[in-house]
Amino acid sequence: MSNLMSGARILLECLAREGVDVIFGYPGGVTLPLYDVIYDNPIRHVLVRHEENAAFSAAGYARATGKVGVCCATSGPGATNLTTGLVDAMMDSIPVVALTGQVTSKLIGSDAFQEADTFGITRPCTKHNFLVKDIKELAQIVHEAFHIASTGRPGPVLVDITKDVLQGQAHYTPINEIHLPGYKVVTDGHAGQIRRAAQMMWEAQRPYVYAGGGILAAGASPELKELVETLDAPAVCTLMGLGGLPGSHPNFISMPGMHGSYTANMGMYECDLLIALGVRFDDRVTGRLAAFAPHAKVIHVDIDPAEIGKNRTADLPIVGDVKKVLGKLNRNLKELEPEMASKNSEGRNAWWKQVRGWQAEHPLEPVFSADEIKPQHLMYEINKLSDGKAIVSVDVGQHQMWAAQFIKFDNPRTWICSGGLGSMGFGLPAAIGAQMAHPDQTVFAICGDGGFQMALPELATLVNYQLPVKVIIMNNGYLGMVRQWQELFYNNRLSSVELSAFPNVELLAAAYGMKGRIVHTPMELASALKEAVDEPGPYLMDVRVSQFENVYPMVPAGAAINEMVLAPPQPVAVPR
Ligand SMILES: Cc1ncc(C[n+]2csc(CCOP(=O)(O)OP(=O)(O)O)c2C)c(N)n1
Repeated sequence: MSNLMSGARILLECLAREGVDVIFGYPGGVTLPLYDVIYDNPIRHVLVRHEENAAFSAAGYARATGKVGVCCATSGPGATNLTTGLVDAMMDSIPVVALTGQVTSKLIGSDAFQEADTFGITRPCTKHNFLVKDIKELAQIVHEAFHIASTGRPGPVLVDITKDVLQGQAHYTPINEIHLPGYKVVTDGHAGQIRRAAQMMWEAQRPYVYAGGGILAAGASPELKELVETLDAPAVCTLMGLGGLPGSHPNFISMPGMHGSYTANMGMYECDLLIALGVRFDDRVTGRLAAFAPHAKVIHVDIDPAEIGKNRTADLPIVGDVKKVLGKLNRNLKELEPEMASKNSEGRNAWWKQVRGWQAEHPLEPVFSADEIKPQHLMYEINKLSDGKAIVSVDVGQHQMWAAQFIKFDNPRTWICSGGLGSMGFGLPAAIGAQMAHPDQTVFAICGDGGFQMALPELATLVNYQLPVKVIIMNNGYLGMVRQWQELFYNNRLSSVELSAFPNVELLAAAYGMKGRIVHTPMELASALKEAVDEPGPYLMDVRVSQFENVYPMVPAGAAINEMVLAPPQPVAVPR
């Protein structure tokens, strides 16, 4: 059965078939035919205030659900504004389909009004991209775009559609087949390698699980938990992997890396078997690569063969879907358990003793003060309110690291964070996407005073759609993370990092038509946050924290991760 439809209507039919329920976007001349059809289509369109934020919101939706997030922009400046969000999704392997309008086919290359080479510009920013100039190809391409975005290692796919395609008429036939001969995803994992991995795990004296964002992408949290429990191994989750293993699980150590805990980093350094699951050995985790996990054999499981051996050679590589691989691995571990488990129990007990010793020696504990709000205190209170369940979206900077250190995530997809690209201005629009996906869940957007100002117009979106996001600004009056580096590595020459002229948040909130409050003292912090959470609508809170607090532990750039600086240098008494 087929019937005659406009390209714009075919596009929306295709989106509905892919299960799309919301599009984050911003209209323009070339996409007018699409917006005309959106007008009375059941798919919701959320009008954000900047295209970059449309991409972040779509990614926030995808990160919170695992479904493909969809964003839309017009040709030229609309499309180029999307690019940061596309790179962000690419770096964090987030499934996003971006739809952009393009000038009419016959005008391409003529410097037409609002023409940009979106296809060329986004080629390195996307997992794949398409330019649709023939309406007959539209349905096939949209189906393939969703397939590519959501399978294998997920990522952003862009579909650039000319205005004549959107306006044209064609018979629409729903598409079910995929014709991508060059795109093959290996999901199963090699049975022999998996069996060998199980053996190596039982043979290890000091096994250590290093779990990343791939666990979340694959929905492999239950399998990860089973592995960690069967093996009774200590486990760390990377910044992207937080929530992959419940934050309250006794085997969960915390996050490793530049601002990871002492225990997490020492464990990496001392382990004899590193079980790397859906990770990419990011430089912020490994520190100086040559000194990373120097005593360990590495088992590396990843869906993307290009990741294996990229930064660290794997002694046992397994290419496959980490959920499937862990499922088989767990069965193998159980089979070998009666024969193998007791063999190295002494070594493993000693390993746990060492790990618990590190935890007792240098626990990751928040800092409190009676006089001023410590940033860690803010995260501690948010953690108490959240109880492992709220969705927390963050911006980039010191607050992001303190949030990662002190807020526990018991469920996957509740920690929404721009890990790879580190895009300031991400927190608020990503929270919008997450809140759209989970209207009944508490969603915090924790922002720096710098990052918040990059996304501030999205307060209008919150009010527009009455999204009850709790925007908490950790206001230290500085571009805090940059100030920290200038203080530590540039002789405290604080160059262009002080943020003066910050808006009065109570007036700002009122101007947008939402509630807002400034919090100055530690005494009022807990009740103010509770008030924000209890408020049925959106809430904007400016928390004035101590200005010169720095994030510790810290692995200085270029150092090995066991060379952490644990605390600020103590003032040295001047001899008289
Ligand atoms: C778009 C963008 N521009 C610049 C940076 C570099 N950068 C990283 S952290 C940071 C400071 C962030 O300051 P703020 O938002 O106030 O957060 P804080 O560190 O104080 O928590 C900057 C400028 C970035 N990550 N993203």
